[in-house]
Order: sequence, then structure tokens, then C-alpha cells
Amino acid sequence: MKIVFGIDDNPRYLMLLKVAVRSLRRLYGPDAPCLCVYAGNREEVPETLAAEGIPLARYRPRLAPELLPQSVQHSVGCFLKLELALVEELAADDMALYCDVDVLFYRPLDALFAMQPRYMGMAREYTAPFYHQHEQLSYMFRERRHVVPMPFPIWTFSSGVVLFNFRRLRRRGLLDHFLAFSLQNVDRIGNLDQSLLNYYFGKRITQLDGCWNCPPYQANCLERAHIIHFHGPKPWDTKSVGMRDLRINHFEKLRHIWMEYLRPDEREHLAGWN
Ligand SMILES: [Mn+2]
Repeated sequence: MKIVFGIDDNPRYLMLLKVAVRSLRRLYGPDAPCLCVYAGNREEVPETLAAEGIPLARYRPRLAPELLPQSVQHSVGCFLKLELALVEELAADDMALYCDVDVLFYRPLDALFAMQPRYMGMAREYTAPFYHQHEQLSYMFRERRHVVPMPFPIWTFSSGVVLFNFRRLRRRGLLDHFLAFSLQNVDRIGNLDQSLLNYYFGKRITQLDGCWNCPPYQANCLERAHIIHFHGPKPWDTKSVGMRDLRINHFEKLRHIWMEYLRPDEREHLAGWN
């Protein structure tokens, strides 16, 4: 199964991607199947990916940046995961494991690859309360209005790691419905792509164990995690006040493990980031 990432032109994504893939290859060797979907225009990105031997899929998203509100323009890359089932390079794949670039593969993934969620599998996110002001949302598709009741009560699933069942999403225009819903409701959501997945698919999402998407600030992260997700402070962020509460438990240790994947020049490059 392919491990799929999605990036836009934020240079930090590129550094995170390199480490994610290097950690994947430490577990599964240099031929571990992966793909990076890229929706930007910088020449430096394909060059860097080629140097790292990471396959690249250039993709023009239907949720195009110009169609998204100003408030989400800083993170347009995270919407890419919503339409991976349409990416040409994945057309022959029935399933794929999407991961944010801020992950570190820590233990084997075989048990995850063996799962077959009906639509998609995601782990819970404990720090995000499920909250919205709407009882239902609606969207127009092929001249008909469709109503999506908000799934009360429900917890929030994290979109940092998503095991997608593409075959299911490609059936009966489900993805077309979902993208129509997303475009027409993107200004009514609180948490980017993650809200769109939670609101639209709700109880159809299969819950994955937390070991597949484990933040370093979680107390049992070191002993349980298979995929570590630097949700919250990124590995170079040792100072920001806003993230202080999440630099706890295993953050420091895991940030060092992440750093060890970098070459000295790369480490120097991110010294000024915060
Ligand atoms: Mn993330």
C-alpha cells in the first residue's frame, strides 16, 4: 500500500516530508512505496523530491486555492487529502494511507495495512472538542439540494493519518458529492479539512487505534506509538508561547529523534525557524 503525502509551497512541509520518508525507509527499506502529491509551482520542490527519490504527482485540486476563503489560504495544502481518490497516479490503487508530513514512522505499519475500513479509518483527536453551530449543513449537487445532518454526539477524528478506501469513495459519485459539500461549506467550518471529513462522513468513519496517530505530548506515546504525529508544536519549535502546554511528556525526546534524520546543513537551515 502506498503512503501518500500532500504538500503546497510552504517550505517547512518539504523538510517535514524528508524526515517522514526517511523514517518510513528506516522501517521498510528504500523501496517503500510512497507518493507526494504537490499542488504548487516552485521548481525547487520537484528537484528536492527527485534528489530524495520521492515520487511526485503534480495535481490541480478541484478545491482550488482561488475557490477557498482567505482565512484558509495559509494552509491550502491540507485540503489535498480530500481528493486523493482523483489523483491520476493513484487511479489503480483501491486503498492508500494518507499521512501529514509532520509524522515520524516509529514502528511497523503492517497491522494497519491489513485493515479495510468501509470509507476511511481515522484515530480520535483528544484535544479538539467536536463543536459546531449548525444542526445540519446542505449543498447543491446536480440541481438538487442535499442535507447533511451534523453527527451529534460525536468525537473528532484527526485527519493527520487517514486510511482511505478509494474504491468506496469512487463509487456512485460519493467523492463528487463530498467535494460539492466541501466547496459550499468551507466557510462554515472550524478546523479546515478535518472538519469537512468529520461533518460529512461522521459515523461512517472507522475509528483507528490511537497508536496510528499519536502526538508526542500524550503520556503513553513512547511505548505505544507506531506513527508519531507532531500535532501541535513542530520539532523545531522550542520557544513559541502558544504551544507551551503541548511541549510536555515525550516532545523533547521525539524532537531529538526527528532531528537525527537531518543532515547537518538541514539542521542549520531550520535553526532560525520557530
Ligand atoms: Mn499534522
